[in-house]
Amino acid sequence: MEIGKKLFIALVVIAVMAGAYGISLNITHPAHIQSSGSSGPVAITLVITTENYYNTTTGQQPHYYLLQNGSLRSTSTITFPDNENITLTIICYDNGTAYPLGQAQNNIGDGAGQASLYDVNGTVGNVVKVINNTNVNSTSSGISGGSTVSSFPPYSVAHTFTVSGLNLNIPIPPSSTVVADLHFSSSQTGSYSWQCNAPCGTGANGWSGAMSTQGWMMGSVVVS
Ligand SMILES: [Cu+2]
Repeated sequence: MEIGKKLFIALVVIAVMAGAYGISLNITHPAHIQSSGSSGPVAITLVITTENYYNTTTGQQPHYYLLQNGSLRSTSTITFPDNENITLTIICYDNGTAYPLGQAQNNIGDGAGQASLYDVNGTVGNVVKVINNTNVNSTSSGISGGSTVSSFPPYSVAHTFTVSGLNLNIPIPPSSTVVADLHFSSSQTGSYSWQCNAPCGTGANGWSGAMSTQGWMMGSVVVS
């Protein structure tokens, strides 16, 4: 009886300790995952496609999309977090420039108060990485894949991603992937307009159609 009681108590103690060990494993395991590394930059990906149906008179137009969870979503409003390192990747499937070589240069760069359509502005270091220039038939010079650049040659871009209110200008060459590091301070929170400043739409100056339509070649940027 006495031995049986002791054995019973010993078994209870072992059972409680085993249980506590199991609980402590359950508690420490997720805690270990949480502390196993700092989070990297916030990744935001934009995709420019062509041949998007606009309407019967205009036909097809180029279009900026937000790539999110494997789907192409509207760029009417693009949100950038403040006080975070952001990696903005812009994948451009458009293989043409907005203005072909030889066309009136004085039409370019006077659109939205930008110093130049072709200069990188407002990114970390005022540079972008062109990690993939797949436009093998390009007649433009000075752009190659895998390079970090602060400006592009005149007439060499298909589109831009420009937020004048943030002094941000990212030129996008044809058939390319451009990566920009961004960082906005808390003093930059607010709502801004984004616009492609390479006249890629319709009309005499190329500023109609996609260029003047929310979520196509213009929209809002919210830093919050
Ligand atoms: Cu454009």
